[in-house]
Amino acid sequence: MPTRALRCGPHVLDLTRPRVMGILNVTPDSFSDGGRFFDRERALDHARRMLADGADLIDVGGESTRPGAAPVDEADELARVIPVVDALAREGALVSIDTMKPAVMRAAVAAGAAMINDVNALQVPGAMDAAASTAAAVCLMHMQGEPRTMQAAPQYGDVAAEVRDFLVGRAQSCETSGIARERIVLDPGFGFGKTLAQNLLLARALPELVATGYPVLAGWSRKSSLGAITGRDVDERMPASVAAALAAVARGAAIVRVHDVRETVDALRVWHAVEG
Ligand code: 7PJ
Repeated sequence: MPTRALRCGPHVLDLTRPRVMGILNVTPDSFSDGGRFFDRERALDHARRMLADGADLIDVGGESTRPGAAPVDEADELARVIPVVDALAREGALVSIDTMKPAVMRAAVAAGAAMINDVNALQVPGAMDAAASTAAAVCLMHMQGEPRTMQAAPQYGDVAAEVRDFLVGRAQSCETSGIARERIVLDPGFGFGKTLAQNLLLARALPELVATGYPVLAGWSRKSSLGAITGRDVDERMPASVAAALAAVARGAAIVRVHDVRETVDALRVWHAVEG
């Protein structure tokens, strides 16, 4: 039986209906926002818009992890994200911090973040301890390789089984380190060291990940695999992204991480109305 609620610091996120995480890139080189929201006030305005449109969480990221992106210095990342996390948390938003760095995790939670979203599944030395020292939820994502090179030649035997086994192993390490099961979310990591065919196999096998009992987050929004299917550039992938989110929810995803909050929320409302 999948977990129906997620403990996120002082909050409890009810997962009896699908939740929407709005993406807030606070980077000058991010994958699809092109730095348009680098300016702090504009970032906050964008977050407020997503909340008004029905986002349940805002995922604040200061380091682009798109294929080929360069790493960001810790001080720069802190300077980008902490004021934004602080302002949104003060306004009552449920804030997630998208980072691989232990120092950023600690500072963001101190500033009010309720979830740590780590595309590296807390594998950087110190990251597990940093997360365990907080009461925040943790999202553990699977990635093969590292962002700079991961799309070169991803290889798997059975992609769904390997991703699931990796994530369950990381979740067990978390629990051993004192991160309660009720705080853990798993994410197959669409596009992180996966070909189009591998992404599709993972999507079809999502129920197997859901069957582990941990809530599952799916982040497929605007990714290149959707471009490969539709032939659309990144700015024209909204309908594809909404369809991908619905496909994930249909297979049991509890949270979808999206750029197009308003459209996704509408689609999920219709979905929910039909499904009952
Ligand atoms: C994901 C993420 C994802 C989680 C990014 C992009 C690239 N975090 N951060 N899952 N993707 N948990 O948004 O295209 O799929 S950055």
